[in-house]
Amino acid sequence: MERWHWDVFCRVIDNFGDVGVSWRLSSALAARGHTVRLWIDDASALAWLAPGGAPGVTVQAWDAAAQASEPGDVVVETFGAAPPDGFVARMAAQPQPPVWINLEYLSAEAYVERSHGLRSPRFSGPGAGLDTWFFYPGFTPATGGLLQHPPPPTAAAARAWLAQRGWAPADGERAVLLFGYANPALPALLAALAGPPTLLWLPQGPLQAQLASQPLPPGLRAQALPWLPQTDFDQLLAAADLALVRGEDSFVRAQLVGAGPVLWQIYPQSDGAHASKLDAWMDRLLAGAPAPLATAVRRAQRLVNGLETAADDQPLALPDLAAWAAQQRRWQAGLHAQADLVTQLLAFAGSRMAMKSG
Ligand code: TRH
Repeated sequence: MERWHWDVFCRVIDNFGDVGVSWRLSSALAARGHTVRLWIDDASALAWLAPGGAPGVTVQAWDAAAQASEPGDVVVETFGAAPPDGFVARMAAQPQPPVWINLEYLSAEAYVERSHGLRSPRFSGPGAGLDTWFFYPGFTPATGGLLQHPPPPTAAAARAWLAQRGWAPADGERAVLLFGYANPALPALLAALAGPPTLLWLPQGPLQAQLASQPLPPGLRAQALPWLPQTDFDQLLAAADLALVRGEDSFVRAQLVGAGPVLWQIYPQSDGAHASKLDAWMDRLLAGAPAPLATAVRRAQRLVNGLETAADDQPLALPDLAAWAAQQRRWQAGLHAQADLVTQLLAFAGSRMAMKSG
């Protein structure tokens, strides 16, 4: 089994997905025996996201990369965070330059399958003569797959973890995770949840503040949560009867780890590109679903994302949770059956090394 040295580059744009994905990738590679330097411009979130660190991963300040010693065997820039020029120059100066991979954003859209694995030669700058390779996460075997690390907690472990903290739902109470961005549709979502006894888990984030400023409809109670390590955040995902998640990493984890349906508050893009991203995911998730369920899920997802507005006489309504959960589990089984992203990344990097050594 090859043991490579990896350099993973992460720039924190906003929120926590950049660091969330970069950390998950780095710790997953290290768990397979590789050594990883994670170069990051703002490591502050790791204090709560990964307080214990991970064996084999060293976190380095981005600015130190320019003076770094030898580049590793594989360089991964996450979401287009290209390494500093000084580092790239040293890459180019290596007798055997490292494999240089650009780990792209996740999407269910068709372009991902066309773009995954493409070479992008550098003709100018310190990296002239080097190739970068596009590596796209995705939901199909024609993509790079999904990060499936660490192994998900069991439902029993999640219940025990919750009970230890006093965050478990009472008997007969539903548990709903609300991890999103500030959301004008929140009152409508709460109204759709009203009635049956329901515990709302509110991780740190804008919804916790938004919800604190409004009365809860009947049947609902809220539990505000502190910042949690990623591995603990998984416990919530594993135990939720319904999970509203956001961005990329919690969205992926909810689909891989959760037992219940997933509402996705997608990261809004000014050009509206997020709408087709959401629809593309739903097309895949709902393939083969009974038409009434598919219609209800699409409507709820688009209302939660502000892509549709509800008529007064047709407020946001949630699909039947049991039927929705069954569809989500069918989808999850297909994802678990696919080669995970790290397995594919290792094969991909290995084949590029073999190409170079001729
Ligand atoms: O924080 P996000 O909105 O990050 C976003 C997205 O990644 C988006 O695609 C990207 O363009 C933008 O950043 C720049 O959502 P996401 O992706 O779910 O990342 C949140 C991470 O934080 C995820 O790994 C879960 C983790 N988390 C914890 O581990 N503990 C916590 O208590 C909380 C609240 C989050």
